[in-house]
Amino acid sequence: MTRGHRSERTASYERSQGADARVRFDARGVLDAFPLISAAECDAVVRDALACGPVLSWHKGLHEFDSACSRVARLPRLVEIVTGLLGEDVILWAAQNVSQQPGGQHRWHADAEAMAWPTVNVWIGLRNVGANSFLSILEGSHSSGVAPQDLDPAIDLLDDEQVVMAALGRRSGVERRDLEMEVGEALVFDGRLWHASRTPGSLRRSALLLQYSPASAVPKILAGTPTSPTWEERPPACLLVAGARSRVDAANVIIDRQRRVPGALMTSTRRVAARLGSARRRMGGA
Ligand SMILES: O=C(O)CCC(=O)C(=O)O
Repeated sequence: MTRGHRSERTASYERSQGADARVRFDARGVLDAFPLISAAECDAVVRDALACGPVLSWHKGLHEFDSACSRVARLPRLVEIVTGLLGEDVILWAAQNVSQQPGGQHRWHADAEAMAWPTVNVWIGLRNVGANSFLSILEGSHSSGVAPQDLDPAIDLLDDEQVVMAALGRRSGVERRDLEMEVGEALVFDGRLWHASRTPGSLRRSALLLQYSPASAVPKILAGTPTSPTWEERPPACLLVAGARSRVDAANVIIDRQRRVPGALMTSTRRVAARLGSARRRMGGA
């Protein structure tokens, strides 16, 4: 991806979308990356994600918290984009801080969940993205009808050329792109799109992955993929980010009250304790 000034990249994103964003998304499986949040907002997301980490109900359950992560997921600009792609009633069923070690590689795959129900992913670079760590995608591969992990096991899913050849055998015109994004930029893509990541640099990378679906879909928690996906019995709690509660599938659990970020709880507990302490002192107590 050509790197450029932030405002140029915003303008290029806006030019490339316009009224036909949905048509282009259906054809390519991805929108151009665009600047969404500031570096300070990225830091707040990392801070809250780390605080919630030890008490997550599952590894993609960050949206259960009233945190910087879910505030980003609800940004009007993002909600406008996802409703444009998924319809007016949209739920967020997964939010995750994806951290990659230096030298790490995430093999080519399509999300098992997105192969089972419509899912739009939003991937936001939080720390040490760009040449240090980047996503690779195969534009157009979302409509190939198969996920790379379900191909002939002889295909090496860490080998770009083998994977591109396999994709081209199923759908003409797929094109590989390595996306060296900047901190705070967002990439919106269909979860069926074949994608991979690489962290060739020496710094640990963080990204926020948000997964949205139409409220009529019934998301599940992936238990594993021994041969084909298996799902947990418990449903993921979902945030209704747009539309009407009455149109949410009855099987979905909608979050009415988000959990507090653990650090925020301590802070407010300390605040209450301090207030009680000063009240006691005013009344002549200890
Ligand atoms: O951020 C990454 O390294 C890849 C994330 C990803 O593709 C996934 O979690 O499905």
